Amino acid sequence: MVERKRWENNFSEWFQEIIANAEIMDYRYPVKGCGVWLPYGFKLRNNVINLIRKLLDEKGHEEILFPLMITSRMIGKESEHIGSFEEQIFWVTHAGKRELDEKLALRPTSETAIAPMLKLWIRSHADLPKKYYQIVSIFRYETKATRPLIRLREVTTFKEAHTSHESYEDAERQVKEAVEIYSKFFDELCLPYIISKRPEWDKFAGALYSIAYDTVFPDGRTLQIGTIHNLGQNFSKAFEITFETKDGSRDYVWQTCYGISERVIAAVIAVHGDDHGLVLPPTIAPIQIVIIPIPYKGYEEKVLEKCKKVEETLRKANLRVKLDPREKLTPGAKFFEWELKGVPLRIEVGPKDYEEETLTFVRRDSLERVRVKDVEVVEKTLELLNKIHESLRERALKYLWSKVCRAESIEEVVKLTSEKPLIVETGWCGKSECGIALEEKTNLNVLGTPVNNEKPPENMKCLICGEKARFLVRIAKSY
Ligand code: 5CA
Ligand code: ZN
Repeated sequence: MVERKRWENNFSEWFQEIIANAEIMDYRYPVKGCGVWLPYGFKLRNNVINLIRKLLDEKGHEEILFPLMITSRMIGKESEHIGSFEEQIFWVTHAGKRELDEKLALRPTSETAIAPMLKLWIRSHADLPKKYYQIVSIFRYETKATRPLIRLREVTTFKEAHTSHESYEDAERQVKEAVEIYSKFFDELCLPYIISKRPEWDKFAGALYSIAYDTVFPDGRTLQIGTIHNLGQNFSKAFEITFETKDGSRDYVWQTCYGISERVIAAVIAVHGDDHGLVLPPTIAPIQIVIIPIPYKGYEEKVLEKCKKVEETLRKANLRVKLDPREKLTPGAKFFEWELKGVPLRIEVGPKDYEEETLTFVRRDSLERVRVKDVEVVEKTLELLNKIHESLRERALKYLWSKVCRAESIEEVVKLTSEKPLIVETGWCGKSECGIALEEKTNLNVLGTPVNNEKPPENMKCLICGEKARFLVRIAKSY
């Protein structure tokens, strides 16, 4: 196994360094909270986008593209929503020297951009459900510390889905479908998660309730990597999005929305990495296999020819393969570079491999070496990529659950989280005032209650008021 000392003990530094050195994002761009996707990062981003796109398309979502700007009238219509975003909106106020008659907002998200168009598009129950999504940049003037991929002011990879339905029940069904889609998506990325219903004071502005996916980072802090909101009829009432029901009357549509961002990529990097750098799941790795010739006097050409053949065979099997023939670099320097970039599998071809009709495989996750017969190359590659996928998932799941514990008093919570934060499950009566007091006394954040409604043990009490706990509540230090 590869060491994870720096990864675990100096995570913040490790993260900044890895995304720069592995050429994911250059965060030195002179506008705060904005970073540049580098070619390798861009390919990784494309693979992640293609994965979520496929999952949404399979379930009947349609991709659309809305303009970036929203009029101030539109964005102000739902008062709870605008209230919460007010301090975060970037405004366009001028065109050259002229002041605009109506200032324009750069979207912080798109409910209020989409709503007036839905009003035009939706006529009757026959038009429902409508399931749209777009993948765009959004802008939020974040005041908490900005971080590459994690907390940006321009979020360039915002996938937002917006759905409309004829009943509360159908919107609820959609929430369940969204949970299914996101769970599958995170499983494909080998990302472990816990799903919580956010408390009232932390739900999305304008929603009936919000469900969130959180994962845990090596520093013990949690990151929200996706959210699903049931919007009820709040936006449809504010924007008068109505439809003719089956019995000929009119009603407001019921809506949901759900979103993810490049935080997902931050999580892939953070969760799977080690002291050598990135470890990418084969599902999204820009390069799944790198082939490196090991030069030896008299064998240079034979070895290179063989490498080319292996490359061709794997490419024909639809694998993302790259041959690295650079003569100016030693094999060692190449190993270092491709390990840093997280390529799941390396194939080395040396003189012995040439003579014995074999290949030497090295797994990125464990650095284990396996010798494989030439004729079995495709079969073994697929088998090893699968094994890497499975062990990444398993290791990450174990890690997450090693960070979850239970406590029955404030002192116990404080003690458990004094060195490094953990996700603590404890008892809660359900009152917001107790939840907020819990956050203050523990210096942690309430993630919410388990979405499967798991109940606290019979004798558990609310840590603040001492009443019988009606809910199990999760608290953690979140980003
Ligand atoms: N309209 C809804 C659903 S699309 C919405 O905006 N929800 S959200 O505010 O919760 O954002 C969706 C997801 O985007 C969050 O769960 C989080 O993972 C990600 N996200 C939010 N703000 C940022 C940010 N500043 N930088 C990176 N990712 C972010
Ligand atoms: Zn209480």
